[in-house]
Amino acid sequence: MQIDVVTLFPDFFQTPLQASILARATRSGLLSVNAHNPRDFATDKHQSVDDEPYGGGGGMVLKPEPLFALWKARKLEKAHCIYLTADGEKLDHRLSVELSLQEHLVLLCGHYKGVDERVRTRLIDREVSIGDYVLTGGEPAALVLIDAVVRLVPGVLGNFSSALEDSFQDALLDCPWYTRPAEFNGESVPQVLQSGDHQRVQQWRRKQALRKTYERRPDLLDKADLDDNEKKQLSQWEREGLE
Ligand code: 6GU
Repeated sequence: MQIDVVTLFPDFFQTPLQASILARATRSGLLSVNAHNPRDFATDKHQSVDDEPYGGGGGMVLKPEPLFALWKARKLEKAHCIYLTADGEKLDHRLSVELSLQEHLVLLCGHYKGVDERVRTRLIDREVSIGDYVLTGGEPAALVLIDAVVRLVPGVLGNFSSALEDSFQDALLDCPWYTRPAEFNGESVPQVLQSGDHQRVQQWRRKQALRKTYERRPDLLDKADLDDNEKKQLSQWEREGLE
């Protein structure tokens, strides 16, 4: 996957991308992240990148011309472009899975009051937020998105902790709590995990995920896609408490 980050602060991305799994993904050729500074494409003598918004409205926005020049020079036109902004669509596991299927992402980090309307219509495919709070800029949000999305790219995680199994459960429950195998928690390993029976292991993990979601985030169960057995299990827990 190729990710081009457009940011006034390219240094922000240096260290995090050189650590751990993202670094390994880059070394093995599964990931390529490059940061680009619109200021390098400013044409006036002050290299200005902010502007009065087209059509008024107060505040300053990212100037369109340097962005258009950057897109052309770095050939970003065909990529799926995400503008990171607090009022965007909320990033969750489902959206992370969807974005992990893209070959080429552009992450435009917002500052000031946003972007010019011409940038919005000509360059941006979707607007994404990482949660209901306000950051000073889109950079931390871009890092979070990169991490959540890249770990879902096949081959990025080792087979010890497979994204397929995590995302299988997360996607079905639409929930962020995936079940850590017991061996990670210092607990004794249940018989079922040693059985080698893949289907039984999956069922066991799914039940653990259901239980954890019920305990910690029952709100997520309202919209979860549960089968009859799982619904029965839930009403049993509701009647009798957790075993
Ligand atoms: Cl993407 N940007 C900013 N500035 N604040 C945020 C955010 C993004 N997501 C949550 N808060």
